[in-house]
Amino acid sequence: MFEKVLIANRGEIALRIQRACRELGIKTVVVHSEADREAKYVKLADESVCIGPAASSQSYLNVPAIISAAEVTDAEAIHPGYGFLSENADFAERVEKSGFSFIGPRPETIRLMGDKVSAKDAMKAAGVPCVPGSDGALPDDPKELVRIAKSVGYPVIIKAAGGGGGRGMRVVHTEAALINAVNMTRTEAQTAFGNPMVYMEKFLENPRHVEIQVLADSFRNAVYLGERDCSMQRRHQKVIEEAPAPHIAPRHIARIGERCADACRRINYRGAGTFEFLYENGEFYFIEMNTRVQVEHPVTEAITGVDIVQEQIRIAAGEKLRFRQKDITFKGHAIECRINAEDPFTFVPSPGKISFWHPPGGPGIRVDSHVYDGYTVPPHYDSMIGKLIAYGDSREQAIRRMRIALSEMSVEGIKTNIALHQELMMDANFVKGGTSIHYLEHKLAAKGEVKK
Ligand code: MV4
Repeated sequence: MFEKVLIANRGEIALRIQRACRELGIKTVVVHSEADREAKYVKLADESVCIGPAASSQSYLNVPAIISAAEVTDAEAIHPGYGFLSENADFAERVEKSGFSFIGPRPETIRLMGDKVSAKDAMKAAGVPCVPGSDGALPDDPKELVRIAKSVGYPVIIKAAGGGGGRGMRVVHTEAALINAVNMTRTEAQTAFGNPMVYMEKFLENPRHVEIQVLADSFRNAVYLGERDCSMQRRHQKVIEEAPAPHIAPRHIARIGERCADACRRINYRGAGTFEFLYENGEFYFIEMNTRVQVEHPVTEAITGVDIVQEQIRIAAGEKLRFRQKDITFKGHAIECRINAEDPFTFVPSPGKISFWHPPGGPGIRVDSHVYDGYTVPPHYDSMIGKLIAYGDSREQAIRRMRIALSEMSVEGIKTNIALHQELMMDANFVKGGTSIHYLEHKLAAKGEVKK
């Protein structure tokens, strides 16, 4: 096992990774920006290194500074967390070329999945069901484009190969709009990602977002840890996640989960990963793969008892998976509410000093947060200040516990989205379960109209 790991991230996930390291007996180095110097999780680490000013581009994205920090502290491995450099293949490569272990997949795998066309090709070849669409990247010839769109069937969606997570997409409803949409998406993709390659899919009008968590070691062993439903989102920002996904038969999950684990073995995947699917009319359609630990990993930890971050570290240290698929069991239900420093209804960020912080507790409650009384939420980063996870024997119990936890929680000095979560936990459609990716935006729009 490693003796010392460098954590190349901030906030709640930096603390989460630190806890995993402690439990494994590993010393921690946390890198931080000038804005995060006083944070308690920085002081809790065995060592800390300031890597630059507040702006992420000069600190958490500053590759030479992070590598130097690993060198001067004699760390053996680097955990990138989520966001920032976590899915940057060039960073992973630099880490390994500098003699450190990257706690994540091989750089080639990150690159393969970063290009959404090659990711889809690889998954199709591995037997993972994908959204019907173009066979790879789109050609330039307008006649060909018209033919492809006709065979896919309108509406179609044009996506940038270099995009993902909702960036660089355009829906097309008619042949008349097709060529212009492809050209515009191409131009934007070139500007945003330096890659003009685009592809086409059938546009699914009302799907759910259901993802499969996997773990794979360096010896072609792979397991799936069930699914998460992340449909409750606004502008591609997830708001609530849960496991299992309501109203999907365990047999159906087992079938798609086995496909994902099998795909991992075929591509020799290493580490934790997430297969993102759209789920509509009882079918799963692969869209993208994430090669990092995800914000919502705790709901999977709650229903499986597997510590995903510890397993990431073990895998990177060259250990074999300590369990097989038959050892993985799913028990109960978990829901996560992302707590953000923002106005609960306008979503405008609300950084500043937290004058009072009272986190909830009790049976089945987990709070993953780096904040405390007197902590100042810096304005430079994501507005998430923590995650509230409620576990229960049933979905109903998890919801009841979440309602109680939200009512116990109090945060003063800044605005938070706790009131939005309270409203959603009482929402009849959420309580039924199985709402689509459009549900929250439609609900908020309807509320806005009533107010006017
Ligand atoms: C789609 C889709 C409908 N049909 N692809 C958005 C994020 C990116 N990961 C893929 N996205 C979508 N791809 C087809 N063929 C609808 C979305 C989508 C979405 C997906 C997941 C979660 C939230 C979403 C919000 C809007 C659109």
